[in-house]
Amino acid sequence: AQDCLVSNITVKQDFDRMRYQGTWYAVAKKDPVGLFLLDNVVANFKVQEDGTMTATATGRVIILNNWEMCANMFGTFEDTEEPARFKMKYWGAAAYLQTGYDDHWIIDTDYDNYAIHYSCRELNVDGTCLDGYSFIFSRYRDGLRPEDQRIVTEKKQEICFLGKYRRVAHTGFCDTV
Ligand code: DAO
Repeated sequence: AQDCLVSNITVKQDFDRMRYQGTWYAVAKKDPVGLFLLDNVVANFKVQEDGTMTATATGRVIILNNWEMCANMFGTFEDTEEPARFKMKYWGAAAYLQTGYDDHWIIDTDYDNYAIHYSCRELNVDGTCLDGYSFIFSRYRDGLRPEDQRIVTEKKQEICFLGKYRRVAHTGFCDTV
């Protein structure tokens, strides 16, 4: 999709939600307008007995008057005709956290190391993305393996977000235990 049309963006073929389950560390993020999750973002995906994909996520946020906290978020995913394209309904454990209904596309993943997520919230009239966000996920908290970086860079370019990512730090701020 080098024309940057959202409708031309391709996603992971034959996406396997079972293999996608478990913990993913956000290692980079392209923010939407009015960003929410700042860093220490960890998502945990699960397939329920009825086949529905769900997720919990934590991350450092700053709410209201500069109050810093860890947000505990929940998401449920509605299926579409394509296995890697979902609609995500999300909400927070507390009422003052964000709620929403976003596209949630898995652009690519090898299930064991990296995943590239994409969501466009608002289109321009020409069909390119006006407001969107994207997470680069790793199975490892320290980041991507060097061998995965080439493919991730390629995909960032395909979704027209290359150069718009920032690193997502993992400092232990949201570690419970
Ligand atoms: O951080 O600015 C932002 C947008 C992200 C909103 C989505 C947070 C909720 C995610 C629930 C679990 C899915 C990974």
